[in-house]
Amino acid sequence: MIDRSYKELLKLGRFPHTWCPGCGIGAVLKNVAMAMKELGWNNQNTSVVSGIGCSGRMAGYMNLDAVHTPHGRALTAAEAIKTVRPDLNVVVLSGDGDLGAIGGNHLLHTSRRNPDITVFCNDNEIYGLTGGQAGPTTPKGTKTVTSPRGEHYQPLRLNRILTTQAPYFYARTTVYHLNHFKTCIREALLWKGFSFVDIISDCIELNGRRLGFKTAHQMFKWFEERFHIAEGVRDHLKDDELGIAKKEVEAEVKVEVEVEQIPEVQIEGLKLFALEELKQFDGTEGRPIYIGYKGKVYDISASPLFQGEKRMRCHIAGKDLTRDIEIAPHGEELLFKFPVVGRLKE
Ligand SMILES: Cc1ncc(C[n+]2csc(CCOP(=O)(O)OP(=O)(O)O)c2C)c(N)n1
Ligand code: SF4
Repeated sequence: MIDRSYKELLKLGRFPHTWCPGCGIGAVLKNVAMAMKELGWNNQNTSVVSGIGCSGRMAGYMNLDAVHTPHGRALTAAEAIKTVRPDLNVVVLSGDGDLGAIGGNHLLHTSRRNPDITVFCNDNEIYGLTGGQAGPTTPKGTKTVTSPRGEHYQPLRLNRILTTQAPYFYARTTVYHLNHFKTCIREALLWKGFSFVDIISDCIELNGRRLGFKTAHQMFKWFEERFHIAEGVRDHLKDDELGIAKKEVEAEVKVEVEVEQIPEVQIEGLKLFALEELKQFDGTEGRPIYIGYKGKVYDISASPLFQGEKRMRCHIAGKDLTRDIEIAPHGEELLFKFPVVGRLKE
């Protein structure tokens, strides 16, 4: 008998939902709810977040604490929830346009910070809600409202972006490859860290029909032609592969930084300079350039910065620069290369 208890996680009172018949979003919502139910995720321990779009309505149909964020901001809200309530399971349900276009910057940086949240992206390769415009994942050549002669640009390959730097979990599946789809959902929910499931889905009304498909099922068959399941554990997926690419944290490469030793200089017995006296060593008329630093007087005449014409205009010559050098990055390290020629009077 089919276990229908997942329906407890849906707001059935709000049904019928707004999605078109045959739209893949329903399959995403149902299978995510089923996996959550199996794992014991409920309204005591789980929050869901969506952005804007047809896909962005998913969180609102879940019987869980749900946040409907401004367009592109689902990940920022999800990360904030996880930060203040690390005990909660946090799941994002949204679309490829919301996550990859206006929310693309957040996708880059949230994945980089690796919070323990799971993202389900209903990737119908189009902007559905607004009428079928080309989005960032629309394949090159696709005819859409905004590209009647065929989309001109290469699509954004989310797999390539999200698997460049470990740790990562990126799965690609489709709403048609049901068993594979369920495995990806479950593994992503169980992954500790940022996980992203790219679910190739259909927008039959505003994309499929323009492409010549009469039914959603015809579109599903097209997914079967375009993609095949890659077996085994993978680091990366090719653009036509369905599977899970995952990698734990890489061992950190330790970079040995050689620290230059600062030589100990004995200053007892060196000439004592009063500030007035120091002023005379300003580089003009063949005189050397001296500066004071923490009680010592350095001869910086050999500095390439103050040769030729510049020597005459050396604005730091003959001064006690202790305060300036303390706030300047690297100032101290540069100074130790020059000879100490005296002591500064207190
Ligand atoms: C700031 C802002 N810009 C643009 C829009 C218009 N808009 C609403 S949904 C959407 C695209 C959503 O695409 P996707 O995430 O792929 O969702 P789908 O409708 O295809 O499921 C756009 C551009 C908006 N609501 N807010
Ligand atoms: S417009 Fe497209 S994406 Fe939106 S509900 Fe209809 S079929 Fe689904």
